[in-house]
Amino acid sequence: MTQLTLHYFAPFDRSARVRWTALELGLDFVDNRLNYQAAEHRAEPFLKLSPVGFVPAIEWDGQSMFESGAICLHLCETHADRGLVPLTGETGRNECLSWLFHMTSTMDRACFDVFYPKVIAPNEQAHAAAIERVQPLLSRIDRHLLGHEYFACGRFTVADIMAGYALATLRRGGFPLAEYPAIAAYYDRVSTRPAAVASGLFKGL
Ligand SMILES: N[C@@H](CCC(=O)N[C@@H](CS)C(=O)NCC(=O)O)C(=O)O
Repeated sequence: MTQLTLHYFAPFDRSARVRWTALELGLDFVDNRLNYQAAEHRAEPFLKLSPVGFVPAIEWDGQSMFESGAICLHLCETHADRGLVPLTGETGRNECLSWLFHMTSTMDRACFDVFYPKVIAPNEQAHAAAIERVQPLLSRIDRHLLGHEYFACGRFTVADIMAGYALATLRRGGFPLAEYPAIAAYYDRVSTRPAAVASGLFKGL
């Protein structure tokens, strides 16, 4: 794989998952910032890479992918020696994929429901309601993390990048995490990794 191009809008949009993964893997990549206001993501050149018109998308060697979870999984599988995902048949793959998809589906929705009315379209009532919805999810995650340093496999994996992104989104949405001790300790553990810091995702949080 030669140099990747990562198309994004802002350091904290879902492209951050891909940037963090690429940094963990030591991949050669360049960022290409799209102009959201000019709707570059809905224009023809970009729709060839991401037919759904969302960032992130990556391209390399005449190939392309969209959907951040799929991209990260693909990058980790094609650089399996870095140990960020167990391959088919290897111990821990089931739990790793389960958490990866939980973080990019159920948790992603719940966290953006908190972030959006705080940052993008301020609405106190919607923000309070979203916080109430995310709390039971966080309680169960906190319980899981009480007995686990990382989400799966007893080590840092791609599932932790998805989880770290979800927690960063919650923090950015004005949710402090302090009432969940295992999550708060986990957050400190993953957000201070050199690749996490270099990704810019946690800047200002
Ligand atoms: N499930 C997708 C979500 C992608 C997504 O919603 N991207 C947002 C930025 S974080 C976007 O491109 N929004 C464009 C728009 O709303 O027009 C993924 O994880 O890649």
